[in-house]
Amino acid sequence: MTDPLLTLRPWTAPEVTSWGRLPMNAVDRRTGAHSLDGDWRFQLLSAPDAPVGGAWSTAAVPGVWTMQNTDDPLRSTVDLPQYLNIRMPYTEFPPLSPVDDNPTGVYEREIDVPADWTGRRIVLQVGAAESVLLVHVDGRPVGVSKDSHLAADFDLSDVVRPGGRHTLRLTVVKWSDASHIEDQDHWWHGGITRSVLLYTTDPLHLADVTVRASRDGELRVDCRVRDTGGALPEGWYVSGELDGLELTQDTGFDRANAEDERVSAFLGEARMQTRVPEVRAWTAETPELYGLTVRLHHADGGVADSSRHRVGFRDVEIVGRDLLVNGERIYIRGVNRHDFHPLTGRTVSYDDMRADLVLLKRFGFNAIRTAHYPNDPTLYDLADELGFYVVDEADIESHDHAHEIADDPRYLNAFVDRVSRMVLRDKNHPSVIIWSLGNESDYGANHDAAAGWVRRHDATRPLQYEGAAKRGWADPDLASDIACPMYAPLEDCVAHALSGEQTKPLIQCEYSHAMGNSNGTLADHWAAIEATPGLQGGFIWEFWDHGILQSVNDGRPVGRGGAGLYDNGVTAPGYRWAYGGDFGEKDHDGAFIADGVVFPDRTPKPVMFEHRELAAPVRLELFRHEGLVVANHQHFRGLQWLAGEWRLALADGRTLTAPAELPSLLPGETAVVPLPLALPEDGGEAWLTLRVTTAEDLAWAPRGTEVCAPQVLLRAAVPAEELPVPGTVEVDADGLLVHPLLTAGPVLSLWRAPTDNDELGGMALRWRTWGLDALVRKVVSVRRDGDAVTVLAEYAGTTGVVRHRQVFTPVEGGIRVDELAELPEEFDDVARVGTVFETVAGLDRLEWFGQGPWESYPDRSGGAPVGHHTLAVDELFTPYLRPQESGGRHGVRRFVLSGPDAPGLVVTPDEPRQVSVTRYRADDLAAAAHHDELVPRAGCVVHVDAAHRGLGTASCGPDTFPSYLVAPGVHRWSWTLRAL
Ligand code: IPT
Repeated sequence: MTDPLLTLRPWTAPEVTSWGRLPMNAVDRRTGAHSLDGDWRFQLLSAPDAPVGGAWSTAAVPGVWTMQNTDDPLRSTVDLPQYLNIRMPYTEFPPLSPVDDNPTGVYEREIDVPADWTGRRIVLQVGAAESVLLVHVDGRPVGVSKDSHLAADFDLSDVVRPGGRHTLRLTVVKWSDASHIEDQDHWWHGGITRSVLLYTTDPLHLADVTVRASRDGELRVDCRVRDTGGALPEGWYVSGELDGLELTQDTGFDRANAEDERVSAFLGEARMQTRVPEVRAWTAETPELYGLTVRLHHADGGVADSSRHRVGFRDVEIVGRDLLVNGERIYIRGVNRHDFHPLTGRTVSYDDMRADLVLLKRFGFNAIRTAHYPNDPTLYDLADELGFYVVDEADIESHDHAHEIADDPRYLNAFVDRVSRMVLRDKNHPSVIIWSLGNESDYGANHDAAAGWVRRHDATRPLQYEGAAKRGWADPDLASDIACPMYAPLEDCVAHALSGEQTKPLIQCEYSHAMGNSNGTLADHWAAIEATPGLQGGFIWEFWDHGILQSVNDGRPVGRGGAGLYDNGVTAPGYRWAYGGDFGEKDHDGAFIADGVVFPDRTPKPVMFEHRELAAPVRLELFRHEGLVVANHQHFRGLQWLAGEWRLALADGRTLTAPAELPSLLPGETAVVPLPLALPEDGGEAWLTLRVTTAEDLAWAPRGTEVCAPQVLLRAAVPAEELPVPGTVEVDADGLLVHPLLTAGPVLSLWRAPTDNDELGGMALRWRTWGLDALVRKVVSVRRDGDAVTVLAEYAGTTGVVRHRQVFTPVEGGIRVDELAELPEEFDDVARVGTVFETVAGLDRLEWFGQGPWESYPDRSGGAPVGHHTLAVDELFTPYLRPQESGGRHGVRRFVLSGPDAPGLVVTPDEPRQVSVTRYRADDLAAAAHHDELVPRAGCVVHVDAAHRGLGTASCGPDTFPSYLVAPGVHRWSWTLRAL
């Protein structure tokens, strides 16, 4: 007999979104279910209609075959991950996909149905499969599902026998009409990505439960009830209990369709409501949850079905151009999050999801956009529990064919299906405050249809869609209640907010692209957001660097066994973080997949510390030099959960501390407190920091976890000139300083290993065109003037010459170097102007007075307090996946480079300067594609910059601001070098 599922070829028909699939609902059936996870028989076919042969291998469920090294005997090659952003991996037009080369995984296993399930409704749930799922039991077709990031439930009651053993086959087709609307910017995989399970219910069951809980304590629970047998039995009723408070069915509930008797016989609707006195409202700061149990009873009182929900009482509304939670205008400190893991690709465990959110909490994030599909259901449970605002996004991105699909009626059903299923699943989560129709799919009638469904079904939350907002930030007729652009220039956002035309809250759905060494101007964004009514924040792109752990030896993904092969962003020898192209993909988008605020092993990148400070719940300002203004910068809670300590860092090397008593402040309040420490008469420049930590163990942080460290300058540095003393300076025939601790330089440096922003923003190309990466140095003159030596040199690029002067003067204990560089007008945007030199081997420790301890750059230095810092040289370097400029420290006043067996050196710049100390020349970094190709040098490469270009975010979005560019013309700087 031919198989109708194969004959109908549902993978070619966008009109078919499912067949035999049960409606989505918010009753979570995972707890107590019978898990089918584990090793399944597996075959990889070359196409969905290729014959299933005899030889089976095994594959883990859940798991994508692209990450499991499954060498299927029927395929000559394995199917590996492929990274493409916008372009589809094949040329077929929607709704078509490749006919002969369409990897199809056949997963099979036996299921033993317990004998005591007799008379029960038996349901199969496949947590997620991409992109088309076909279900067979004992060879009989059971169902079809598309929508790769939501569960599909199938009623098996009629096809399995309690006490029997059956063969369950899940066929997963990789490419389909649906792939064209799942064209998100991440790796393409194939397989089953979330758990598979069986659950049973009484034939009389809860078909859905909708919970509405508002901040005044009003609770409403709407139940939909069905019976698989057909008509509902007489006398059923529902009951509920909220943390000991009994709810009962509201018998006066007037169903909308009550006059239609036929409907009421098959669909039961019931409502319970109550009011919770003195309710503890839910917010991301105060994630208060109540436990609700809903029960469905037979007439005799016996429980037919029940369902558990965690309820958060909160309101979301838009008033004017403000998004309000519980009446407060909140800030959205968001990040875009994919379901990603470096070993599994897509499958994320409870522990992994929790670790993601805990980390985000610790770094001040309060919001997540589930880019670009509904994330694993557990993520929303955790967001409710830990406290996050979620923009829940439907699984629709048709990037490559956006315009054709947005109005294609063949896809209409898919749009409405995907958006409605997300809403049906997630509507009870207090964390979900906004629905999103998807990402980058143009804007068409299919979106309006989906928006119409949402507005009818759930009027309690705003709706957003960037594709609609793009047509007009203020237009009320478009399917977006939020003006949610991506990568909009800050000045455009501010101008809109000041224009008088703004009608909707402006919250960027993506901004501050975190690719490589990036996120310049984040502090400027937040200064503008906090100063401009109408701007409420945004979502950084993105959480992860999606580097897949790869064995360099065989080029395969390592898979689940790879834990322990990486740490702190670095992989063990023989392994690397793979990005686009590393699996031999012909078409790929390279390192654009490595654009997160954390490394693939979840190590935070330096921008996280910047973000933490920008999100500081406590702010500090100097008050007339007599006291300090302490401000509670939160929306909903006091400071009781925080403890503090004062630290006074003095330029002379001392750090004084004192315990801090945080004032009792309501949200938004400030208090003036006296200066906690007497400022010593001597000691030079002085910085006072309030180190704020958690005062108690929290769900996301043990007591003592640092939350922020606001800082004020108490006394500025007094510039002191290093006076010449008699002595000698030696320079060689090339005019280079001869010094026992230096092996090269000091020479002029105008270049840095291009960051991803420099490359994709076009700066790196300009620098190469100007020849800045290979300047030719020529000595013009070496002149002695007393003990001082003046070296004039020219550095020739291809299009211009830079004149450079160094004056070496003996000073007490060392040498002062006064430098001047004159850049021609055409070099109007260089990476840096400064000095580079290399040291002898054996120096492995850097102590400095300046900003730190983490990496900072001129336009990303807000989160690095001034103080005395010490790190190993190797720890200074940030291992961005594609090697690039890294390891800089901003505002360095003095540094000591030393080692256990070598004499050290001390460098004191004339004013706070950008400094980097690494084991790599800029050329070394620029020549490597992966971190594992870098060979550290024995000595250190030291840069002291008079000026250093900001980082910006030009890999996707605005470049840095003009104030962070390096201007042409004359630059002057000095520094002294001393042996320790
Ligand atoms: C935009 C996408 O929404 C996101 O998925 C990702 O691609 C990001 O930006 C860049 O990494 S796409 C861009 C072309 C605007």
